[in-house]
Amino acid sequence: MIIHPDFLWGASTSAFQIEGAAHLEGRADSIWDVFLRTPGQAGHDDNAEVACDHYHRHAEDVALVRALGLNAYRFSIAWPRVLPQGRGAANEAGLAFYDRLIDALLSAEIEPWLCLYHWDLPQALSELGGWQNRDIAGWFADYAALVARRYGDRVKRFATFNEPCVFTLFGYGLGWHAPGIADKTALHKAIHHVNLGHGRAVDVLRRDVAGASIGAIHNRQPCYPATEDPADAAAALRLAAYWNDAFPLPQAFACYPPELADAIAPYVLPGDMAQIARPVDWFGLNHYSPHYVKADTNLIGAGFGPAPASVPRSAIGWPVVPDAFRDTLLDIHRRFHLPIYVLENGTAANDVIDPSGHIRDDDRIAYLAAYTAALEQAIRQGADVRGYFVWSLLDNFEWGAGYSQRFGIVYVDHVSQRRIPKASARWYADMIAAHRTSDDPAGPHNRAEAEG
Ligand code: IFM
Repeated sequence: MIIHPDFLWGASTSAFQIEGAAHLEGRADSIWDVFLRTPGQAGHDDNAEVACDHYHRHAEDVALVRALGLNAYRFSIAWPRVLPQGRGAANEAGLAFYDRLIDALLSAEIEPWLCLYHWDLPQALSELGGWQNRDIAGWFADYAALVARRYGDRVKRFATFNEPCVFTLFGYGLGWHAPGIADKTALHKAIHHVNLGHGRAVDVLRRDVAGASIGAIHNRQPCYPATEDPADAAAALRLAAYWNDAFPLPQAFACYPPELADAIAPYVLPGDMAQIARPVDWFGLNHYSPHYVKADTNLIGAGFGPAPASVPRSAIGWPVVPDAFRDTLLDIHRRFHLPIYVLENGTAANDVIDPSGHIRDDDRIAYLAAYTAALEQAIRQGADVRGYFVWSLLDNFEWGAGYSQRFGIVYVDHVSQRRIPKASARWYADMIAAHRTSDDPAGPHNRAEAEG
C-alpha cells in the first residue's frame, strides 16, 4: 500500500488562544490583552493571561499531537512575544520559546506550520494606528524577516495571515473584536494594508527561506440570504464581498471585488496591486458553516441572521451543513487553481467529564465524520485538497466568548491545566489510521496513486 506522501492530517492552534505567559519573559501587550481589560468590550470577563499554559506545557502538547498520529501542527507566533514593541529590538526569550516548540515538533516527526499573524497585534503598533497605518506593511515585512531568518532552517510552511476577513471586519468595522473600532474608513484602510503586508511578507519569505511553501489562510463560507426579501439578497452579496473576496481576490488576481473597489481605491497607490498579488503555493481554508445574511443598519449593511429552522445547528448555534464545505472546496479549486489545505474545521460542543472520567463528545464526532466525508467527496469530484487540520487541538480561549466555548478534541481543565483527550480525539486518530491503511484508491491519502 502506497500512502499519499503529501496528505496531511493535523491540528491547528493560535498563540493568543493557548500560550498564556502573557507578561512573562519579555512579552508585551497585544491589542487583545488591552481589549479584554476594557470593561464590557469582549462581553466576557475571561482573559488569556494563562490560557492553556502552553508556553510551559508545549512538550506535553506536542506529545499529544504525536500520540494521535498527526503529521502536521499549525501554530502562530505571538508578534508581541518576539518583538514586544512590534518593531525594533527582538526578545530573545520569546524567540527561544518557538525554537523549543519547533524542535519538539520535528523530533516527533510532525511538520510545523507557522502562521505569522493570528490577530494578536502588538499594542505599541496599534497606538500608531495599527492596520490603519500604511507603514504597517513594512513593519509586518520586517517581522516576517526576523521569523524567516530564525526558523527558516527548520520550518518551510508559512502562512502570512489567519482569517484576515474576520479580524478586519470584526476589529475595525463592527467593533466586536480588538481593537474595538467601528468605522468604515478604518475598515477599508485595514483591508488594503493587510493585503499589502501579505504581499511584502511573501517576498521576504521567498527571499529568506530556501524551499519555502507559502500561503494565506482564508475563512470562506457561502453567504445565503436569510429570507426571500431582496434586501437580504443584496446584503448577502455585500457580506460575501467583505468575507470571501476582499483578500483572496487581490492576492490572486490583483483586484478588489466590485462591491468594494470604489471604497478602497483612495488607499491604493501605484504598484500596490502588483505587490499584493505575489504567487503563493497553496490556498489555506478555514470553514465552519454558511452565513444566513439579513439586511442591517450596521456600517456594511449586512448582519448575521438565523439559519432556517430546518438547518441542524451545533451546541453554539452554528449551522451544520457539510455539503457547503464540499461545495466551498470545489469552488476554491475552480477559481484559484491552487492546492488547498483545510487549516481549520471543527465545532464547539457541550463537553462534560462523565463519572468515569471520559468526555463522550458524540456531537463533535458526528460533525467531524460528516465534514471529512464531504472533504472526500470534494476530492473525488476533483478538488486538489492536500491536508486537513482540525480546530482545535485544545479547548482554548475563544476570543469574545472566553472559555465558555470548547473547540478542542482534547479537554483542558482551565484550573488544573490537566489535558484529557476526548472521544473525538480517539475517533480522529482511528480515522487517520484507517485512511493510511485503506485499500480505497480514491481515499484522500492515496489520491496520487489513484491518479497514476
Ligand atoms: O477560535 C477561532 C480561531 O481563532 C479562528 N477561526 C475560528 C475559530 C473558532 O471560532
